[in-house]
Amino acid sequence: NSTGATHPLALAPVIAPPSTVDGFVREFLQNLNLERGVTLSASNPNDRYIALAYTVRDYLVARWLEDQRRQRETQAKGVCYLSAEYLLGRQLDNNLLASGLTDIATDALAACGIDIGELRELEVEPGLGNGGLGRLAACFIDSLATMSVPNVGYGIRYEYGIFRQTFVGGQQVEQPDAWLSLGSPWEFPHPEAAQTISFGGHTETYDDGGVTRNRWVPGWDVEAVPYNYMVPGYQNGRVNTLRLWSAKATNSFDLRVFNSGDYEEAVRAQTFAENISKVLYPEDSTPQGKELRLQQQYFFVAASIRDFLDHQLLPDFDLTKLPERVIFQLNDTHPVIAVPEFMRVLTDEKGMDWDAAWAITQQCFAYTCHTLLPEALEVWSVDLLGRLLPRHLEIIYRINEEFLVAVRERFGDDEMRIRNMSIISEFPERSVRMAYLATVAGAKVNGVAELHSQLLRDKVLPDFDEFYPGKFTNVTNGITPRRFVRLANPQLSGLITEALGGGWLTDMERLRELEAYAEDPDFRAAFAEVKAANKRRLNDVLLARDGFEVSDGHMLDVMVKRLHEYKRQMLKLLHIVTAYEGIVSGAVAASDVQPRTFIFGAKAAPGYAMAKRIIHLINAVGSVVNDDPRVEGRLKVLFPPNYNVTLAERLIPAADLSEQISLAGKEASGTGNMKFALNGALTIGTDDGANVEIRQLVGDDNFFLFGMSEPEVEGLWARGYKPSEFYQADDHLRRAIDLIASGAFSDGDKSVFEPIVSNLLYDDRFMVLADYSAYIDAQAKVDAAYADQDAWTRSAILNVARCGFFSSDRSMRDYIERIWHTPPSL
Ligand code: B1N
Repeated sequence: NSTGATHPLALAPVIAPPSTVDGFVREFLQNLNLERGVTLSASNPNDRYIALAYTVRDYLVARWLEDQRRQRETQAKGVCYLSAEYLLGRQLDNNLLASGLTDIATDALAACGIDIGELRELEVEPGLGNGGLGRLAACFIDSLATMSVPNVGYGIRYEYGIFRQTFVGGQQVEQPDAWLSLGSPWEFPHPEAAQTISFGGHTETYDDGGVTRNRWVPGWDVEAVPYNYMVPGYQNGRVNTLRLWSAKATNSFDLRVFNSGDYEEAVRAQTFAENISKVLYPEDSTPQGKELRLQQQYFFVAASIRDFLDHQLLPDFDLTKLPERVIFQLNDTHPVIAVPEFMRVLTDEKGMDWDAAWAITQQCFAYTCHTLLPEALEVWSVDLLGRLLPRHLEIIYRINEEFLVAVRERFGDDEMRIRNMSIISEFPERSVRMAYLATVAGAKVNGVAELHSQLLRDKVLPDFDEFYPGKFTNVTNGITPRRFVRLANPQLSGLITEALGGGWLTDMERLRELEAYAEDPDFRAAFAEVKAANKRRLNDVLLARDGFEVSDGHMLDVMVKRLHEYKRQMLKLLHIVTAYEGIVSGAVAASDVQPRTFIFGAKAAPGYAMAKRIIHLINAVGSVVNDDPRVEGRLKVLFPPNYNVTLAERLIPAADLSEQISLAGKEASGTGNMKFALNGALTIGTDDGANVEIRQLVGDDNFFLFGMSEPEVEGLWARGYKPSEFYQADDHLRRAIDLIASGAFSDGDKSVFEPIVSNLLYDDRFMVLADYSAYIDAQAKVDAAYADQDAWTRSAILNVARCGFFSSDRSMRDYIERIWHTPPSL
């Protein structure tokens, strides 16, 4: 008690918040008064939302402070998760669930005459990520908190998250996502704890008492201001931390310019610095080699490493013990510049000798790779790196030199192999291969699904696998069942709890016990009713949001994910056009067609022209199909704009069919596939990513597999793939493509979608045409299966029962066992 306090309340470590309806009402009203400066009767909905959020936050904060205190005391080994993206989704419901306050808060607000459901809709989700990679990070930190594993998630507090997508004339138009504009009640800013992060300048050697040492003389700097977020575990009293950095101009910047008397320049300088955390790069699975992006990456990892070393460790910590205290997990290559930064701090700043520092570094980092696409592997030109981070470039050169010496010792002077393994590539320009740097530095390297990890070892980094036996491993992705089952699908959760009792949400393998219920007609009926209710709920959401109606009795066939050619939204579209063409040409009787509503959700990177054209075509096909009386009541295409976490939580529980149709070997894992299966949708999918494992678990009878396998894809490439041959050979395919080419979906204007058509016919990198006929056949099987509703429901239940493996709790257990060695710290 260093303050000399004597009051008993002041002596308690933290003040316990109220956990009754009355207590909640009091605190809520107090927050309205004290934080918003309004009375209940004068408050507007945003005031109420914020006061509610504060009330939940106040409740969690006590546990949070206690957990931080304990962590400082025990110095238990923890995970520093370094990720440029966290796609969090809305916080209110999650934090209510975690704190066990949902019912109390609902009743307390009702007693104040407020419908909590209305306030929930006011929250703008923090969209600080693009897609699966960012959402995975959010699931992982949820699971770590739920498992009481010490963890800080480090990232960037983008002022603008992933753009808001609108459609104008069927084409994507991006709007800025001003998610902070109404205030963000979940964050705790700490401007007083800002770190100074440097850039540019030059390096020099200097004499340090007879020893020649290196140092960096930076050219400019910015402040990194931490914003803390609570990451509550699920009803376990644990609260971890997510720390996101925001860029601010430093005083030195202002002062220098002020002295020069140029006010306008001073403001410009400020803008320049603050640009660093201004906006999330909206590129998914295709990194942008832009200077600002490298600035973002270095900015957040340098701040995070310093935060850890200076504030999380006890002052006299013995740095040689770091591997027993921390593991930095690199979420893809985006944070890999942390490796030379860590080396620089240990050697230049802490005075450690190189070999000792390198030995520590190699135990303190691990790397997760999330892709196989060669164009997605990040490289930074030596020219840019040398300008922005000259000392780091020197360090990378030295790491590479020593690495290549070791490679020569092992494999001899095999120049081809040396060139292939060098961290520095020479073509098309001298640059640093960040994935190689991460692989050399990391204690472990993992892929994100069995197939992906295998291909990573065999195809992308085979020399490294040979050089470092035991370094490569797999951890199959997972999803948090709290958000994607319990919150997204309360009715299914209720049904499961009725059957199994409590406890399954943190022990998802227990879902296996549902297998027996699949044979129970009453349970099947109840399960089917939950699906129907979720469809009605989706109808309400889409009606309010977009004016769309979800027709009763339709199969909901859903494809939601980023728009990417490798994911093959075009294949889905060709199926729709084929079904449409079949009916309007009279080849198929409308009455013979299983009524289906196709739902798409997809954002395209703003600079990805082909992806944007495909979005345009989906909308164009949708408006023709939806307006054609010949297919009315049979086919419908809905494309709600701005697919995000919030919409996913409504869409996925309503889906019957999950579309996971990437070209085999291209989707590293997928995580949407897991969310659908756990909500009782059946998958139509290729043997790709985690689909492989889903199918193995649910069984072939409960999964619609189609298409080439990865070796078959390779075989076809090797033989020479000519998409036009498939076009010539298949009547249905030819008619579908011809219909698009004819201008039927573009008011007769053949030019609009010509680039798509010619791309398919003459290039088709992702072999849409080669898999078309298998896909159409599989869809016919889907139709037939759906006709037997009871059998379909049985399969859906088995999907839920057998997919407990895909809980992110299990992913975390795998990381802990294979990579991190960080036991829970209770
Ligand atoms: O990461 C997910 C996987 O489930 C997906 O299969 C995979 O496509 C996704 C650069 C990426 N890989 N690479 C990215 C994102 C943003 C960016 O700027 C690359 N995203 C994935 C989780 O493992």
